[in-house]
Amino acid sequence: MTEIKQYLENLESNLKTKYPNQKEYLQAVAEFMGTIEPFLNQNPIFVEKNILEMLLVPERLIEFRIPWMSDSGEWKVNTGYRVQYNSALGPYKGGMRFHPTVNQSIMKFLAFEQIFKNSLTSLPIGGGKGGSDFDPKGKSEGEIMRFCQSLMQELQKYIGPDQDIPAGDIGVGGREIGYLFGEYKRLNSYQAGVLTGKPLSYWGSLARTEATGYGLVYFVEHLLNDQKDSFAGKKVLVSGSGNVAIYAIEKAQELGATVYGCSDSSGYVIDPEGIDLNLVKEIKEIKRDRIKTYLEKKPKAKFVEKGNIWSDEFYFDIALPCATQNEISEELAKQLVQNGVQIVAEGANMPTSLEALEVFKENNILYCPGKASNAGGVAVSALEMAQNAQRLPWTFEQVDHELNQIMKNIYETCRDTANRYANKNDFVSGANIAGFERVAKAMLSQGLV
Ligand code: NDP
Ligand code: 2IT
Repeated sequence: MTEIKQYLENLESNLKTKYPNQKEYLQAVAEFMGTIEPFLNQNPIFVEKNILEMLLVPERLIEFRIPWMSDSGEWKVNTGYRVQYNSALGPYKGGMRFHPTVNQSIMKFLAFEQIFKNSLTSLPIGGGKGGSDFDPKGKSEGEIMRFCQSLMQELQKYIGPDQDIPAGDIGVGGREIGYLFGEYKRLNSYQAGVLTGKPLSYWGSLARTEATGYGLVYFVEHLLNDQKDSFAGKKVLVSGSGNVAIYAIEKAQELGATVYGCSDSSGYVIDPEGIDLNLVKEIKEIKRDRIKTYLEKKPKAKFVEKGNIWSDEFYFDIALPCATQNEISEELAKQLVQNGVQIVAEGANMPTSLEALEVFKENNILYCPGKASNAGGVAVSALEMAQNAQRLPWTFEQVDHELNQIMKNIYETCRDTANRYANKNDFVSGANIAGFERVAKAMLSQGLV
Protein backbone atom coordinates (compact mmCIF):
# COMPACT_ATOMS: atom_id res chain seq x y z
CA MET A 1 0.00 0.00 0.00
CA THR A 2 1.32 3.45 -0.87
CA GLU A 3 1.96 5.94 1.91
CA ILE A 4 -0.82 8.21 0.62
CA LYS A 5 -3.34 5.39 0.47
CA GLN A 6 -2.42 4.51 4.05
CA TYR A 7 -2.84 8.16 5.10
CA LEU A 8 -6.34 8.24 3.56
CA GLU A 9 -7.32 4.94 5.15
CA ASN A 10 -6.15 6.12 8.57
CA LEU A 11 -8.19 9.31 8.30
CA GLU A 12 -11.29 7.37 7.34
CA SER A 13 -10.87 4.75 10.03
CA ASN A 14 -10.36 7.44 12.69
CA LEU A 15 -13.55 9.08 11.55
CA LYS A 16 -15.43 5.78 11.77
CA THR A 17 -14.20 5.30 15.33
CA LYS A 18 -15.17 8.82 16.28
CA TYR A 19 -18.62 8.87 14.66
CA PRO A 20 -19.71 5.22 14.35
CA ASN A 21 -23.39 6.15 14.05
CA GLN A 22 -23.11 8.94 11.48
CA LYS A 23 -23.65 6.71 8.47
CA GLU A 24 -24.59 9.36 5.89
CA TYR A 25 -21.62 11.47 6.86
CA LEU A 26 -19.23 8.51 6.68
CA GLN A 27 -20.73 7.59 3.29
CA ALA A 28 -20.10 11.05 1.83
CA VAL A 29 -16.54 11.05 3.15
CA ALA A 30 -15.89 7.51 1.84
CA GLU A 31 -17.11 8.48 -1.64
CA PHE A 32 -14.77 11.46 -1.61
CA MET A 33 -11.72 9.69 -0.15
CA GLY A 34 -12.04 6.88 -2.68
CA THR A 35 -11.24 9.26 -5.52
CA ILE A 36 -8.66 11.71 -4.28
CA GLU A 37 -5.47 9.59 -4.24
CA PRO A 38 -4.33 10.19 -7.84
CA PHE A 39 -4.45 13.94 -7.23
CA LEU A 40 -2.52 13.67 -3.96
CA ASN A 41 0.12 11.50 -5.63
CA GLN A 42 0.86 14.38 -7.98
CA ASN A 43 0.46 17.05 -5.29
CA PRO A 44 1.97 15.59 -2.10
CA ILE A 45 2.13 19.05 -0.49
CA PHE A 46 -1.49 18.63 0.61
CA VAL A 47 -0.57 15.46 2.47
CA GLU A 48 2.59 16.99 3.95
CA LYS A 49 0.52 19.89 5.31
CA ASN A 50 -2.24 17.55 6.48
CA ILE A 51 -4.87 19.58 4.60
CA LEU A 52 -7.24 16.65 4.34
CA GLU A 53 -7.51 16.00 8.06
CA MET A 54 -7.97 19.75 8.55
CA LEU A 55 -10.73 19.78 5.96
CA LEU A 56 -12.64 16.95 7.63
CA VAL A 57 -13.17 18.89 10.86
CA PRO A 58 -15.99 21.45 10.54
CA GLU A 59 -14.90 24.97 11.45
CA ARG A 60 -18.02 25.23 13.60
CA LEU A 61 -21.10 23.12 14.32
CA ILE A 62 -23.97 24.87 16.04
CA GLU A 63 -26.83 22.89 17.59
CA PHE A 64 -29.69 24.70 19.28
CA ARG A 65 -33.15 24.52 20.81
CA ILE A 66 -36.20 25.76 18.91
CA PRO A 67 -39.24 26.14 21.18
CA TRP A 68 -42.56 26.94 19.49
CA MET A 69 -46.27 26.79 20.24
CA SER A 70 -48.84 24.80 18.28
CA ASP A 71 -52.20 26.29 17.30
CA SER A 72 -53.82 24.36 20.13
CA GLY A 73 -51.47 25.95 22.67
CA GLU A 74 -49.16 22.97 23.19
CA TRP A 75 -45.49 23.64 23.95
CA LYS A 76 -43.27 22.01 21.32
CA VAL A 77 -39.54 21.82 20.81
CA ASN A 78 -37.22 20.87 17.95
CA THR A 79 -33.46 20.80 17.41
CA GLY A 80 -31.85 23.28 15.01
CA TYR A 81 -28.44 23.00 13.33
CA ARG A 82 -25.99 25.05 11.33
CA VAL A 83 -22.78 23.42 10.19
CA GLN A 84 -20.22 26.03 9.13
CA TYR A 85 -17.89 23.56 7.51
CA ASN A 86 -15.35 25.48 5.48
CA SER A 87 -14.80 29.16 4.71
CA ALA A 88 -11.63 28.95 2.60
CA LEU A 89 -13.43 30.17 -0.52
CA GLY A 90 -15.93 32.57 1.01
CA PRO A 91 -18.66 32.93 3.62
CA TYR A 92 -20.50 29.71 4.51
CA LYS A 93 -23.25 29.05 1.99
CA GLY A 94 -25.85 26.31 1.89
CA GLY A 95 -29.49 25.50 2.45
CA MET A 96 -31.69 24.78 5.45
CA ARG A 97 -33.61 21.50 5.55
CA PHE A 98 -36.78 20.90 7.56
CA HIS A 99 -37.45 17.17 7.74
CA PRO A 100 -38.03 14.77 10.67
CA THR A 101 -34.96 12.71 9.65
CA VAL A 102 -32.56 15.64 10.13
CA ASN A 103 -29.72 14.88 12.56
CA GLN A 104 -26.01 15.65 12.89
CA SER A 105 -25.01 12.98 10.38
CA ILE A 106 -27.35 14.32 7.67
CA MET A 107 -26.29 17.92 8.35
CA LYS A 108 -22.59 17.05 8.19
CA PHE A 109 -22.86 15.02 5.00
CA LEU A 110 -24.75 17.83 3.31
CA ALA A 111 -22.32 20.50 4.50
CA PHE A 112 -19.32 18.38 3.49
CA GLU A 113 -20.68 17.91 -0.04
CA GLN A 114 -21.54 21.60 -0.20
CA ILE A 115 -17.85 22.57 0.19
CA PHE A 116 -16.91 20.91 -3.11
CA LYS A 117 -20.13 21.83 -4.89
CA ASN A 118 -19.63 25.49 -4.09
CA SER A 119 -16.00 25.27 -5.12
CA LEU A 120 -17.05 23.82 -8.50
CA THR A 121 -19.26 26.85 -9.20
CA SER A 122 -16.07 29.01 -9.25
CA LEU A 123 -17.96 31.58 -7.17
CA PRO A 124 -16.73 32.98 -3.82
CA ILE A 125 -18.72 30.77 -1.45
CA GLY A 126 -17.63 28.42 1.35
CA GLY A 127 -19.56 25.34 2.49
CA GLY A 128 -22.32 25.15 5.09
CA LYS A 129 -25.71 23.60 5.76
CA GLY A 130 -28.41 23.75 8.38
CA GLY A 131 -31.90 22.76 9.29
CA SER A 132 -34.11 21.14 11.84
CA ASP A 133 -35.89 17.87 12.61
CA PHE A 134 -39.16 19.85 12.41
CA ASP A 135 -41.76 18.15 10.19
CA PRO A 136 -43.67 20.76 8.15
CA LYS A 137 -46.27 18.19 7.02
CA GLY A 138 -49.70 18.91 8.46
CA LYS A 139 -48.59 22.17 10.12
CA SER A 140 -50.68 25.30 9.74
CA GLU A 141 -49.39 28.51 8.20
CA GLY A 142 -49.22 30.06 11.68
CA GLU A 143 -47.23 27.14 13.08
CA ILE A 144 -44.73 27.30 10.21
CA MET A 145 -44.33 31.05 10.76
CA ARG A 146 -43.83 30.80 14.53
CA PHE A 147 -41.38 27.95 14.09
CA CYS A 148 -39.32 29.93 11.54
CA GLN A 149 -39.32 32.97 13.81
CA SER A 150 -38.14 30.97 16.81
CA LEU A 151 -35.42 29.29 14.75
CA MET A 152 -34.15 32.66 13.52
CA GLN A 153 -34.01 34.13 17.03
CA GLU A 154 -31.10 31.80 17.63
CA LEU A 155 -29.64 31.46 14.12
CA GLN A 156 -29.33 35.23 13.63
CA LYS A 157 -26.40 35.26 16.04
CA TYR A 158 -24.29 33.27 13.60
CA ILE A 159 -25.24 34.49 10.12
CA GLY A 160 -24.80 37.61 7.99
CA PRO A 161 -24.36 38.60 4.33
CA ASP A 162 -20.56 38.25 4.57
CA GLN A 163 -20.56 35.52 7.19
CA ASP A 164 -23.05 32.77 6.49
CA ILE A 165 -25.96 32.86 4.04
CA PRO A 166 -28.63 30.16 4.43
CA ALA A 167 -31.16 29.27 1.70
CA GLY A 168 -33.74 26.55 1.01
CA ASP A 169 -33.59 22.77 0.77
CA ILE A 170 -36.14 20.03 1.54
CA GLY A 171 -39.14 21.57 3.32
CA VAL A 172 -37.81 25.12 2.97
CA GLY A 173 -38.95 27.26 0.04
CA GLY A 174 -39.91 30.88 -0.56
CA ARG A 175 -42.55 30.88 2.19
CA GLU A 176 -40.15 29.74 4.92
CA ILE A 177 -37.33 31.99 3.67
CA GLY A 178 -39.80 34.89 3.91
CA TYR A 179 -40.60 34.20 7.57
CA LEU A 180 -36.93 33.67 8.39
CA PHE A 181 -36.04 36.92 6.62
CA GLY A 182 -38.73 38.91 8.41
CA GLU A 183 -37.50 37.78 11.81
CA TYR A 184 -33.84 38.46 10.95
CA LYS A 185 -34.79 41.98 9.83
CA ARG A 186 -36.68 42.66 13.04
CA LEU A 187 -33.75 41.58 15.20
CA ASN A 188 -31.02 43.22 13.12
CA SER A 189 -31.58 45.48 10.14
CA TYR A 190 -32.55 45.16 6.51
CA GLN A 191 -29.79 43.03 5.01
CA ALA A 192 -31.03 41.75 1.68
CA GLY A 193 -28.06 39.41 1.29
CA VAL A 194 -28.43 37.44 4.53
CA LEU A 195 -30.61 34.74 2.95
CA THR A 196 -31.09 33.60 -0.63
CA GLY A 197 -34.08 32.05 -2.33
CA LYS A 198 -36.05 35.10 -1.23
CA PRO A 199 -39.41 35.83 -2.84
CA LEU A 200 -39.20 38.13 -5.87
CA SER A 201 -41.05 40.96 -4.15
CA TYR A 202 -38.03 41.82 -2.01
CA TRP A 203 -34.69 41.11 -3.62
CA GLY A 204 -35.06 37.49 -4.56
CA SER A 205 -33.41 36.58 -7.85
CA LEU A 206 -35.35 35.72 -10.95
CA ALA A 207 -34.63 32.10 -11.94
CA ARG A 208 -33.56 31.00 -8.44
CA THR A 209 -36.71 28.90 -8.10
CA GLU A 210 -35.93 27.17 -11.39
CA ALA A 211 -32.16 27.08 -10.95
CA THR A 212 -31.43 23.63 -9.50
CA GLY A 213 -33.74 21.74 -11.85
CA TYR A 214 -32.79 23.77 -14.92
CA GLY A 215 -29.10 23.51 -14.00
CA LEU A 216 -29.36 19.74 -13.70
CA VAL A 217 -30.82 19.45 -17.18
CA TYR A 218 -28.25 21.91 -18.61
CA PHE A 219 -25.46 19.76 -17.14
CA VAL A 220 -26.84 16.63 -18.80
CA GLU A 221 -27.50 18.47 -22.07
CA HIS A 222 -23.82 19.51 -22.22
CA LEU A 223 -22.82 15.92 -21.57
CA LEU A 224 -25.17 14.71 -24.32
CA ASN A 225 -23.98 17.41 -26.75
CA ASP A 226 -20.43 16.16 -26.18
CA GLN A 227 -21.64 12.84 -27.57
CA LYS A 228 -23.45 14.48 -30.49
CA ASP A 229 -26.75 13.76 -28.77
CA SER A 230 -29.38 15.77 -26.87
CA PHE A 231 -32.45 15.52 -24.64
CA ALA A 232 -34.73 15.60 -27.69
CA GLY A 233 -36.72 12.37 -27.89
CA LYS A 234 -35.35 10.95 -24.63
CA LYS A 235 -37.52 9.11 -22.10
CA VAL A 236 -37.02 10.42 -18.59
CA LEU A 237 -38.14 9.50 -15.07
CA VAL A 238 -37.77 11.90 -12.13
CA SER A 239 -38.12 11.15 -8.44
CA GLY A 240 -39.64 13.69 -6.09
CA SER A 241 -42.08 16.41 -7.10
CA GLY A 242 -40.66 19.30 -5.10
CA ASN A 243 -38.69 22.34 -6.18
CA VAL A 244 -35.85 20.51 -7.92
CA ALA A 245 -38.01 17.84 -9.57
CA ILE A 246 -40.58 20.28 -10.97
CA TYR A 247 -38.06 22.49 -12.75
CA ALA A 248 -36.01 19.54 -13.98
CA ILE A 249 -39.20 18.23 -15.59
CA GLU A 250 -39.96 21.67 -17.05
CA LYS A 251 -36.57 22.07 -18.72
CA ALA A 252 -36.35 18.44 -19.90
CA GLN A 253 -39.76 18.84 -21.56
CA GLU A 254 -38.70 22.14 -23.08
CA LEU A 255 -35.66 20.42 -24.63
CA GLY A 256 -37.89 17.82 -26.24
CA ALA A 257 -37.75 14.92 -23.78
CA THR A 258 -40.82 13.12 -22.45
CA VAL A 259 -40.94 12.76 -18.68
CA TYR A 260 -43.12 9.79 -17.78
CA GLY A 261 -43.01 9.74 -14.00
CA CYS A 262 -42.42 11.52 -10.71
CA SER A 263 -43.09 10.81 -7.04
CA ASP A 264 -43.34 11.96 -3.45
CA SER A 265 -42.97 10.13 -0.16
CA SER A 266 -46.48 8.66 -0.55
CA GLY A 267 -45.73 6.85 -3.83
CA TYR A 268 -45.10 7.38 -7.53
CA VAL A 269 -47.00 8.21 -10.69
CA ILE A 270 -46.31 6.94 -14.21
CA ASP A 271 -48.30 8.66 -16.93
CA PRO A 272 -48.13 6.93 -20.34
CA GLU A 273 -49.05 10.25 -21.97
CA GLY A 274 -46.17 12.07 -20.27
CA ILE A 275 -46.39 14.01 -17.02
CA ASP A 276 -48.74 17.01 -17.05
CA LEU A 277 -46.49 19.52 -15.35
CA ASN A 278 -49.14 22.18 -14.83
CA LEU A 279 -51.12 19.63 -12.88
CA VAL A 280 -48.08 18.69 -10.75
CA LYS A 281 -47.43 22.38 -10.06
CA GLU A 282 -51.04 22.89 -9.04
CA ILE A 283 -50.92 19.89 -6.68
CA LYS A 284 -47.52 20.64 -5.17
CA GLU A 285 -46.90 24.39 -5.38
CA ILE A 286 -50.44 25.66 -4.85
CA LYS A 287 -52.40 23.00 -2.94
CA ARG A 288 -49.37 21.44 -1.15
CA ASP A 289 -51.13 18.11 -1.64
CA ARG A 290 -50.05 14.50 -2.32
CA ILE A 291 -49.00 13.34 -5.81
CA LYS A 292 -51.68 10.64 -5.62
CA THR A 293 -54.30 13.29 -6.47
CA TYR A 294 -52.73 13.48 -9.97
CA LEU A 295 -54.99 10.55 -10.88
CA GLU A 296 -58.15 12.53 -10.20
CA LYS A 297 -57.53 14.52 -13.37
CA LYS A 298 -55.44 11.97 -15.27
CA PRO A 299 -57.17 8.61 -14.76
CA LYS A 300 -54.97 6.84 -17.35
CA ALA A 301 -51.90 7.31 -15.15
CA LYS A 302 -50.89 4.69 -12.62
CA PHE A 303 -50.11 5.38 -8.97
CA VAL A 304 -48.09 2.97 -6.86
CA GLU A 305 -48.78 3.59 -3.20
CA LYS A 306 -45.60 3.77 -1.07
CA GLY A 307 -43.64 2.63 -4.14
CA ASN A 308 -40.15 3.85 -5.04
CA ILE A 309 -40.16 5.02 -8.66
CA TRP A 310 -36.81 3.33 -9.35
CA SER A 311 -38.36 -0.09 -8.68
CA ASP A 312 -40.68 0.21 -11.69
CA GLU A 313 -39.98 -1.85 -14.81
CA PHE A 314 -40.58 1.08 -17.15
CA TYR A 315 -38.04 1.25 -19.99
CA PHE A 316 -36.37 4.67 -20.21
CA ASP A 317 -33.11 6.54 -20.97
CA ILE A 318 -32.38 9.11 -18.27
CA ALA A 319 -32.94 8.94 -14.50
CA LEU A 320 -33.05 12.20 -12.56
CA PRO A 321 -33.25 11.40 -8.83
CA CYS A 322 -34.52 14.64 -7.23
CA ALA A 323 -35.94 13.54 -3.85
CA THR A 324 -33.52 12.55 -1.10
CA GLN A 325 -30.37 10.71 0.01
CA ASN A 326 -29.98 6.98 -0.65
CA GLU A 327 -33.16 6.60 -2.65
CA ILE A 328 -31.27 4.34 -5.10
CA SER A 329 -30.05 1.15 -3.43
CA GLU A 330 -27.88 -1.53 -5.07
CA GLU A 331 -30.98 -3.53 -5.98
CA LEU A 332 -32.72 -0.52 -7.52
CA ALA A 333 -29.57 0.38 -9.45
CA LYS A 334 -29.66 -3.11 -10.99
CA GLN A 335 -33.29 -2.53 -11.92
CA LEU A 336 -32.35 0.73 -13.64
CA VAL A 337 -29.65 -1.04 -15.64
CA GLN A 338 -32.20 -3.67 -16.67
CA ASN A 339 -34.59 -0.90 -17.72
CA GLY A 340 -32.03 0.36 -20.22
CA VAL A 341 -31.04 3.55 -18.40
CA GLN A 342 -27.99 5.25 -19.90
CA ILE A 343 -27.61 8.33 -17.72
CA VAL A 344 -28.23 8.90 -14.00
CA ALA A 345 -27.88 12.56 -13.02
CA GLU A 346 -28.47 13.62 -9.44
CA GLY A 347 -30.70 16.57 -8.63
CA ALA A 348 -30.83 15.43 -5.00
CA ASN A 349 -27.83 15.28 -2.70
CA MET A 350 -26.34 11.76 -2.50
CA PRO A 351 -29.43 9.88 -3.72
CA THR A 352 -27.22 6.96 -4.77
CA SER A 353 -25.77 4.52 -2.23
CA LEU A 354 -22.11 3.50 -2.54
CA GLU A 355 -23.15 0.00 -3.64
CA ALA A 356 -25.49 1.41 -6.29
CA LEU A 357 -22.66 3.57 -7.55
CA GLU A 358 -20.57 0.44 -8.12
CA VAL A 359 -23.41 -1.07 -10.17
CA PHE A 360 -23.49 2.00 -12.40
CA LYS A 361 -19.72 1.89 -12.81
CA GLU A 362 -19.67 -1.80 -13.74
CA ASN A 363 -22.36 -1.21 -16.34
CA ASN A 364 -20.82 1.94 -17.86
CA ILE A 365 -23.80 4.08 -16.94
CA LEU A 366 -23.00 7.78 -17.26
CA TYR A 367 -23.37 8.93 -13.67
CA CYS A 368 -23.39 12.62 -12.69
CA PRO A 369 -22.83 13.23 -8.96
CA GLY A 370 -25.06 15.82 -7.28
CA LYS A 371 -22.23 18.02 -6.13
CA ALA A 372 -21.65 18.80 -9.80
CA SER A 373 -25.03 18.34 -11.46
CA ASN A 374 -27.20 20.04 -8.82
CA ALA A 375 -24.86 23.00 -8.25
CA GLY A 376 -27.11 25.33 -10.26
CA GLY A 377 -29.21 26.18 -7.21
CA VAL A 378 -26.38 27.41 -5.06
CA ALA A 379 -24.75 29.07 -8.06
CA VAL A 380 -27.83 31.23 -8.63
CA SER A 381 -27.95 31.85 -4.88
CA ALA A 382 -24.49 33.37 -5.26
CA LEU A 383 -25.82 35.44 -8.18
CA GLU A 384 -28.65 36.57 -5.90
CA MET A 385 -26.01 37.71 -3.39
CA ALA A 386 -24.26 39.60 -6.19
CA GLN A 387 -27.51 41.34 -7.19
CA ASN A 388 -28.23 42.19 -3.54
CA ALA A 389 -24.75 43.67 -3.07
CA GLN A 390 -25.08 45.61 -6.32
CA ARG A 391 -28.62 46.68 -5.34
CA LEU A 392 -29.73 45.90 -8.88
CA PRO A 393 -31.94 43.09 -10.13
CA TRP A 394 -30.93 41.13 -13.21
CA THR A 395 -33.36 39.88 -15.86
CA PHE A 396 -34.47 36.26 -16.01
CA GLU A 397 -32.57 35.80 -19.27
CA GLN A 398 -29.37 37.18 -17.75
CA VAL A 399 -29.49 34.85 -14.73
CA ASP A 400 -30.54 31.85 -16.83
CA HIS A 401 -27.72 32.49 -19.29
CA GLU A 402 -25.16 32.72 -16.46
CA LEU A 403 -26.58 29.52 -14.96
CA ASN A 404 -26.17 27.64 -18.23
CA GLN A 405 -22.59 28.92 -18.60
CA ILE A 406 -21.76 27.85 -15.03
CA MET A 407 -23.19 24.36 -15.60
CA LYS A 408 -21.23 24.05 -18.85
CA ASN A 409 -18.09 25.06 -17.04
CA ILE A 410 -18.75 22.56 -14.22
CA TYR A 411 -19.40 19.78 -16.72
CA GLU A 412 -16.22 20.53 -18.68
CA THR A 413 -14.17 20.81 -15.49
CA CYS A 414 -15.42 17.41 -14.28
CA ARG A 415 -14.82 15.85 -17.69
CA ASP A 416 -11.31 17.26 -18.08
CA THR A 417 -10.30 16.49 -14.48
CA ALA A 418 -11.54 12.91 -14.87
CA ASN A 419 -9.51 12.55 -18.06
CA ARG A 420 -6.42 13.87 -16.33
CA TYR A 421 -6.52 11.96 -13.04
CA ALA A 422 -8.95 9.05 -13.47
CA ASN A 423 -10.93 7.42 -16.29
CA LYS A 424 -12.94 8.99 -19.06
CA ASN A 425 -16.47 9.80 -17.86
CA ASP A 426 -15.59 9.20 -14.18
CA PHE A 427 -17.41 12.36 -13.14
CA VAL A 428 -17.27 11.38 -9.46
CA SER A 429 -13.48 11.61 -9.47
CA GLY A 430 -13.62 14.67 -11.71
CA ALA A 431 -15.99 16.54 -9.37
CA ASN A 432 -14.21 15.56 -6.16
CA ILE A 433 -10.72 16.36 -7.38
CA ALA A 434 -11.61 19.64 -9.09
CA GLY A 435 -13.72 20.71 -6.10
CA PHE A 436 -10.99 19.77 -3.64
CA GLU A 437 -8.14 21.41 -5.56
CA ARG A 438 -9.52 24.93 -5.22
CA VAL A 439 -10.42 24.57 -1.55
CA ALA A 440 -7.13 22.92 -0.65
CA LYS A 441 -5.07 25.62 -2.39
CA ALA A 442 -7.01 28.33 -0.58
CA MET A 443 -6.58 26.60 2.78
CA LEU A 444 -2.88 26.19 2.22
CA SER A 445 -2.34 29.81 1.25
CA GLN A 446 -4.33 31.07 4.24
CA GLY A 447 -2.11 29.19 6.70
CA LEU A 448 -3.22 27.69 9.99
CA VAL A 449 -6.51 29.50 10.47
P1 NDP B 1 -38.69 19.85 -1.66
O1 NDP B 1 -39.03 19.84 -0.23
O2 NDP B 1 -39.21 20.92 -2.53
O3 NDP B 1 -39.12 18.47 -2.33
C1 NDP B 1 -38.63 17.26 -1.88
C2 NDP B 1 -39.28 16.14 -2.67
O4 NDP B 1 -38.65 14.91 -2.35
C3 NDP B 1 -40.75 15.97 -2.31
O5 NDP B 1 -41.44 15.45 -3.41
C4 NDP B 1 -40.68 14.95 -1.18
O6 NDP B 1 -41.87 14.23 -0.97
C5 NDP B 1 -39.57 14.05 -1.66
N1 NDP B 1 -38.91 13.43 -0.50
C6 NDP B 1 -38.22 14.05 0.47
N2 NDP B 1 -37.80 13.19 1.40
C7 NDP B 1 -38.24 12.00 1.00
C8 NDP B 1 -38.13 10.69 1.54
N3 NDP B 1 -37.47 10.45 2.70
N4 NDP B 1 -38.70 9.67 0.84
C9 NDP B 1 -39.36 9.92 -0.33
N5 NDP B 1 -39.50 11.14 -0.89
C10 NDP B 1 -38.95 12.15 -0.23
O7 NDP B 1 -37.10 19.80 -1.72
P2 NDP B 1 -36.12 20.13 -2.93
O8 NDP B 1 -36.77 19.81 -4.23
O9 NDP B 1 -35.58 21.48 -2.71
O10 NDP B 1 -34.93 19.11 -2.64
C11 NDP B 1 -34.86 17.81 -3.25
C12 NDP B 1 -33.43 17.31 -3.21
O11 NDP B 1 -32.60 18.22 -3.94
C13 NDP B 1 -32.79 17.24 -1.81
O12 NDP B 1 -31.90 16.16 -1.80
C14 NDP B 1 -32.01 18.55 -1.71
O13 NDP B 1 -30.95 18.44 -0.79
C15 NDP B 1 -31.51 18.67 -3.13
N6 NDP B 1 -31.11 20.00 -3.57
C16 NDP B 1 -31.94 21.06 -3.47
C17 NDP B 1 -31.56 22.30 -3.94
C18 NDP B 1 -32.46 23.47 -3.91
O14 NDP B 1 -32.07 24.52 -4.43
N7 NDP B 1 -33.67 23.39 -3.37
C19 NDP B 1 -30.22 22.50 -4.49
C20 NDP B 1 -29.43 21.32 -4.63
C21 NDP B 1 -29.88 20.11 -4.16
P3 NDP B 1 -42.84 14.64 0.26
O15 NDP B 1 -43.34 15.99 -0.07
O16 NDP B 1 -43.89 13.58 0.25
O17 NDP B 1 -41.97 14.59 1.48
O1 2IT C 1 -27.98 21.60 -1.66
C1 2IT C 1 -27.95 22.77 -2.11
O2 2IT C 1 -27.04 23.14 -2.86
C2 2IT C 1 -29.02 23.69 -1.74
N1 2IT C 1 -29.93 23.29 -1.03
C3 2IT C 1 -28.97 25.12 -2.19
C4 2IT C 1 -28.11 25.94 -1.29
C5 2IT C 1 -28.12 27.43 -1.54
O3 2IT C 1 -27.44 28.12 -0.76
O4 2IT C 1 -28.77 27.91 -2.46
